[in-house]
Amino acid sequence: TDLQTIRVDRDPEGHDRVVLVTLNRPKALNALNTELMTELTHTLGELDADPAVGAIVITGSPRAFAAGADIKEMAEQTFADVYTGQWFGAWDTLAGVRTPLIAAVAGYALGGGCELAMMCDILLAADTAVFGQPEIKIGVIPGIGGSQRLTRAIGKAKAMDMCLTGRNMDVTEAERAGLVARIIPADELLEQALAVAATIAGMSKPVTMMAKEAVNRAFETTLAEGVRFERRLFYSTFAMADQREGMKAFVEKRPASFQHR
Ligand code: CO8
Repeated sequence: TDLQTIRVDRDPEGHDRVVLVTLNRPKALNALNTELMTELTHTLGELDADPAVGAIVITGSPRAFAAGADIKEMAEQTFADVYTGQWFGAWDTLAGVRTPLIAAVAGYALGGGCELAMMCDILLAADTAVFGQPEIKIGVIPGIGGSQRLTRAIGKAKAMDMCLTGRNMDVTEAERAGLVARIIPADELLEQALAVAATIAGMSKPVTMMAKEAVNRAFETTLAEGVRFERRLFYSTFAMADQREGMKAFVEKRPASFQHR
């Protein structure tokens, strides 16, 4: 298919089972208009269904991961438009992706850009990254989960500060607060993000999916139920050849070679 607003590279730089998705509306700092949201969610849905894909990296440009939902597109919409049109409904597809997603963020990750990064499983950030939920400054509030995911990621104190004042956080504060997994020098961001993806893509695919599912469960349930859920998944890994191979390889002091299925 002919994509206008994103680029999709399979096996980038020779990394087997990895896909790199690059947001590509540079003139609008990758603002997330309907076309981009549709292309991105549709593409991720397809990649998620592909057993040859072990991990996906989502990145932007050095200047902006994404500067939010497209304000020019939203400006003239009415309540009835956004309500009946179910704006941002397409993002539910993204929340349902079971393949590990890595955000490689450089520059601005504001509004919907910050929300997109937070919907990924591992958030890697260049030392140039800036995060914020500035919606309040344009008379709205976060609309793609920002008030919920930011609060879970960094706690009420900083989430309220950011959502009510619209101020940005630099990458140091974001890492300290728990929003960012690793800070990486900007010129190494992509290389390191692809390496992280390749590491994950080398694991057993169903087991990486289970690990993701188990961690995400922590946000949806009680500790006792979450531990029970984890244990069921742990037992079920013993139903697959990859558990035999992984443990056998350890005993034989060699790298494991997983079947991925
Ligand atoms: N939407 C549309 N266009 C944008 C956006 C955006 N979010 N961000 C930047 N652009 C465009 C600019 O308009 C400009 O275009 P042009 O050259 O045609 O004027 C171009 O990108 C470059 O931007 P700047 O000239 O502003 O670049 P600066 O380096 O001066 O500033 C900033 C960069 C600080 C990132 C600045 O562009 C900015 O503040 N952008 C907006 C950030 C923002 O408020 N994001 C939140 C948007 S709202 C949202 O994401 C969720 C909304 C939920 C609402 C629910 C309603 C249904």
